[in-house]
Amino acid sequence: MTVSITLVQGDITRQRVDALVNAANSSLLGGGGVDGAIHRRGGPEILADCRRLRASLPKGLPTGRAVATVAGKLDARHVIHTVGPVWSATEDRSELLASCHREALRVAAELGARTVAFPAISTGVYRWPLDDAARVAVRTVREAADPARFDEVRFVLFDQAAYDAFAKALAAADR
Ligand code: AR6
Repeated sequence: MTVSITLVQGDITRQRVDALVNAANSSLLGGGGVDGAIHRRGGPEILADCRRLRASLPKGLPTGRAVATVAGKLDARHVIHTVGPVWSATEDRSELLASCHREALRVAAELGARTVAFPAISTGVYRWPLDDAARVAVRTVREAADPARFDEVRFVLFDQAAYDAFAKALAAADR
């Protein structure tokens, strides 16, 4: 048995789930893309919680790790912040991208979150090619998410190109 993986095209801040994952940066203090959208819609409570976490992470959150905060005004109980790797054409950083998914799921399971929404981590500002990011994300979630602990892992893809890349990766993984 593998976990139920669903795909939707849309805005991750509009999802109703137990936990949604933020493609953050090491500072945890906000940014553009998904990160900006989550803080805008979720309100200042999320940033306040991030600041509290930073007190015990003086150098910030390392790439590939994940931590949870409150979800403020979002329709979720938790935001799980993870830091994706910046794409490199000369160095294979896919283990770090896999680690983001694994660590976010580990934190979600600890919190008892049974429905989790992921964005396409690293595929925006961090420039990871969509097809490859989708392959790593889908494969890692299938391997790491215990179906007894999760009802649904949902990838929320902002545009058609991202949706198509994830649909292709999911179809390939199901074969
Ligand atoms: N809902 C779902 N997906 C979105 C949304 C949204 N509201 N907005 C953008 N995307 P990015 P990264 C897609 O740049 O590449 C931030 O400044 C977007 O089209 O958010 O991991 C952080 O603070 C793309 O496919 O994350 C970091 O500094 C995907 O989400 C840095 O960007 C990820 O794009 C992280 O870069």
